[in-house]
Amino acid sequence: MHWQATEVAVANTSSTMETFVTRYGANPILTVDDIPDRANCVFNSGAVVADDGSVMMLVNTWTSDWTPKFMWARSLDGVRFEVSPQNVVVPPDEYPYVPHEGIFDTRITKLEGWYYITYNVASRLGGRIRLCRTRDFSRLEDLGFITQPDHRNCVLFPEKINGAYARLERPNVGDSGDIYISYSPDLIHWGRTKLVLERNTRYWESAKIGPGAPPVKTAQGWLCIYHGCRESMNGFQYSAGCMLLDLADPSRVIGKMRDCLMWPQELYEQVGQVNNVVFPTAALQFGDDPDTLNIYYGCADTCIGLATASIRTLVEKCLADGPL
Ligand code: M1P
Repeated sequence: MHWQATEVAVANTSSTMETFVTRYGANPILTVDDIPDRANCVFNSGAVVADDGSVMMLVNTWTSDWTPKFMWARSLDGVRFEVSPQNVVVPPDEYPYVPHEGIFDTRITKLEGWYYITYNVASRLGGRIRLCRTRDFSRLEDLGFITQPDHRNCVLFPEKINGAYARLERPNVGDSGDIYISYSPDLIHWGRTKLVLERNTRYWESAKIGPGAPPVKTAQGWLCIYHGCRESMNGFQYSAGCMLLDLADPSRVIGKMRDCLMWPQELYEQVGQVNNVVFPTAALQFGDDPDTLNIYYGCADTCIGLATASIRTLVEKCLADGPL
């Protein structure tokens, strides 16, 4: 572990957590009713702002017979999404992958003119991250697996850092995990892996943590919204956290909110296929105000919610709380 004391001035940090995000009043913004198929749920779906200014989401839905499907959804206002019926990704047809084990947890990063998509492919021998890319949200180019088993979450940085592509990832350790960073010359071969954030710095993230939204570049550092999980007598509870990584060396946490950013408070976050899950998957600068972040998140593994936050406020709070 490499937590260090810093000289960062500490502001008054006694505040209620809810002042950091505002949930969209008509949440959830996407439910099974929006899926042009018989679906059990739609959740944990990556999104990106496309060149034409719309929000494109790769919706992760499961049909009524528990077949996973990925469908593109488009929104002009960041709130109302139209879902295209076509399934655009199928699980690999090779042992040990079988469709019902699942593909899930899409994330999208715009990088060098491409939209890169990472997602998890589950199997009885452990999950792995697969990569594909598109320029036009029509043709997808499959780039194959980019991790060994057992990996769960993976987000790409939106630019090279010191000449290398970079990603945050969550190798699974049993049923838990921590956040690491790795680098690559070509997005396929990865190494120089280093621990970034360990679980259990706070009780709300004591069981496991994982990268959520792809990092957002700010003048002060990479702003990262991630998920943290604790185990209660009633099972796991998933919340969202926020940390700031050094721009030049993103393995270094320079600020981190002590409290979670969001936790399951609303009924649609507390009750569903898996109760008590807030699972962030995208944090987008969208709309007229460059300070506003649209945070898209899965709710109770059942539907998708939207919350907004001020980038400046989150950065200030991370720095005020310090790196631990
Ligand atoms: O069911 C809750 C979450 O469980 C998994 O997340 P993790 O590996 O961090 O526990 C994922 O399947 C995720 O999609 C799901 O929301």
